[in-house]
Amino acid sequence: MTEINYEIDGNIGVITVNNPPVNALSHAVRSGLKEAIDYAQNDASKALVIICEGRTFIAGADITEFGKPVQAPSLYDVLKAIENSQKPVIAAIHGSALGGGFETALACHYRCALDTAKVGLPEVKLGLLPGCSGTQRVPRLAGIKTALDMITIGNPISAENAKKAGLIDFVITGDLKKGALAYAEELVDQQAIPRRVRDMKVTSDGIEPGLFDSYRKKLAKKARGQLAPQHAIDCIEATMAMTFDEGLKLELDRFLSCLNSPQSSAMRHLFFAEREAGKVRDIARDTPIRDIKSVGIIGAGTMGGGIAMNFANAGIGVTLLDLNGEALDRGLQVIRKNYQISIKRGKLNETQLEERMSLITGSTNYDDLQKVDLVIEAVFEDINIKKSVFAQLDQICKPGAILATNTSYQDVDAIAAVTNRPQDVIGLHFFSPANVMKLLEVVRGEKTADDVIATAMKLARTINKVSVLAGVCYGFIGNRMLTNYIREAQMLLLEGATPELVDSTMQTWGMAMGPLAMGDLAGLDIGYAVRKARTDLPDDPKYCRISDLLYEMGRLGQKSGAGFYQYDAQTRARNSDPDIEALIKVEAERLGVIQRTISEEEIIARLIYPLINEGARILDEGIAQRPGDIDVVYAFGYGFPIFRGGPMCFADQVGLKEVFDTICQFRDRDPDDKFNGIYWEPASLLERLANEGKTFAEWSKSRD
Ligand code: 3H9
Repeated sequence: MTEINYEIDGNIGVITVNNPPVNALSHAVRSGLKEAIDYAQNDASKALVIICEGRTFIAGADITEFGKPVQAPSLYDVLKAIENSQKPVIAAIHGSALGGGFETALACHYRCALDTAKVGLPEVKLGLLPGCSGTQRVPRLAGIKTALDMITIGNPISAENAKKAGLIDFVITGDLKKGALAYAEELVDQQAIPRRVRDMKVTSDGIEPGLFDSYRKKLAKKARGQLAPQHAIDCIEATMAMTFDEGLKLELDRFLSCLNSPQSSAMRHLFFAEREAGKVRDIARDTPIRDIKSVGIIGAGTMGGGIAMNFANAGIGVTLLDLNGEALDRGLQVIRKNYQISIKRGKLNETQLEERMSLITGSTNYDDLQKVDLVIEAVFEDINIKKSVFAQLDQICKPGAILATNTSYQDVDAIAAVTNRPQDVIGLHFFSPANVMKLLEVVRGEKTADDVIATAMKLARTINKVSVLAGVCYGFIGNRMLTNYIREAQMLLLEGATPELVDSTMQTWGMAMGPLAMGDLAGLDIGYAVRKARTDLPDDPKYCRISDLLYEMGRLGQKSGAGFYQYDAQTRARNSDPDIEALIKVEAERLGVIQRTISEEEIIARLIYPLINEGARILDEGIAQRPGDIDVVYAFGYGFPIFRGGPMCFADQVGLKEVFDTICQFRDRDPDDKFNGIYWEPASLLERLANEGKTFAEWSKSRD
């Protein structure tokens, strides 16, 4: 079997897994492992080592097999064979031992790992919990508290920390195979016996009363709406009262219930969508890319500073340019302050701070951008200012430099057209705060060269962003979809919902923030300016009327202490404002809108279905490559709940016919309101797929 190789080296039987790219536990790997373990019971070996080829130890179950019937042997059968081996079995870990991969290591009798390796149980990130003994073995080896932290959050830990926790026995520096063989020979010399984790006792030492409930409460907030972390806590708690086999049964039961849930299906969809989004359909994967060793950023405001930090964090030198020397100094100070916050949170040390700051050089002179490989413009959102910046860059920058705009809305082609090198111009739309948000919309202009796009997609990975390709249109993918979402939120107010009801309904549904609280956070002046600059919208007197009123009253949101809500000056705590509720009533009356009681179900449909509808148009026009790309934009850039998989995945789960019919009902509910008909016109792709009984995912697959 090619996935598994078995050979004897001295006293040691070496089982090597070779299943690129991440040695996932496919059927072939499971069968090969079991065969090798069974075979080795009767040969001359005295101990067995399980080691992997390639970039990592086994990174988990093969996620692509989930949802299909399990082919024997199951992972449970394989781990049982390993644990029952009469000869000691040693896992030799490099890269990442994750999920079922780490569970395989835990079923071994001893574990060694390279000092650079990581181990973890990230199943909750896929809406799952460890399904093959992870919740039962980690508490036995490392205690309840470590198990709760590792399993309910899902972040991997370093080999060193795993050793401290008792999950790894021996850390190796240098050559893993050499080190693992030497360790195994040593165990043979010591006549070490198979040490089975299932036989270990879970200690209740140091477990304060209420620990499990405090995790339940914490996770109900931190992983709001997610079922898997709560199931994981139950399974870990069960180790204190149940036998190993009883615990395994409970774990499998909960694992299967998660696996078959829409939540896990949505989160697995996002896992693959995130990886697929980085691939550009019509550009060859081996397209040569341009070398980016230095970057210029224009504008030292919040956005420019945040963007600069991304590059400094990745070890790439930045020239941060602002023509206003004071603004530049302020910008550099804000960057330093942000790094200091990271130090306070234990994520950075002083040396790293100084290293990163030394990579950022301030400048007030465009000539300092002559030699940079990439320039990102992050100036005020005004097409004329942007055009003049690009005209200057065209004069100054070296041939082959990539010229990028961080615009959120403007026409990248019009900006490119002021240069003599539109092939080198691209949009790189970062999201605020740019040093935190994972999303990067890469905007392809009509003339952008393929290698410029390929370079941008690769660069996104280097600076730890998730990239999604978008075509040129107003607002690209994310902000374009937001137009009708925001409109509906304000229509709901006129029709009788309070800001509190709209926001709390959406937050309970899973959004990181409700739309009105989001407006207050972003600043109501920003939205106002954007709306005033738009000439393409119908002249609807109801459109964002409440926002406009608030702006005109000087209520700009959090920054002025009041917007849709009132904010406490010290704590920034949000409070409902009865004056605003009264104001909305008066305005509704003036506009002839009859107020009524609005259900939560209606609020959700009124807000999420416009996203789906516009998403369908974006797909049809080729602005986004795939429905999954839109989902990635919303999950990583707009606080859409990951357990709902993004708007297009959610639509598939609801059923496109249902979405289409509801949109038609909203369109037709007030024949006198012509704007209703315009905003709720169903997208033709949605209508087509609804009639054909298809999903967006099926439509996308048929185009591969
Ligand atoms: C589990 O184990 C359940 C068990 O408890 C119980 C079972 C009964 N399967 O991320 P990359 C693909 S649940 C299939 O770009 P990196 C990925 O799609 C699992 N495919 O690489 C991509 O494909 P492509 C628990 C997988 O170096 C390629 O590999 N484990 C899997 O940046 C490269 O991936 C996890 O959740 C998989 N398990 O990062 C770990 N994993 O090239 C999930 C990856 O076609 N994996 N692929 O786009 C990871 O976190 C990262 O992939 C890893 C490598 C850190 C390993």
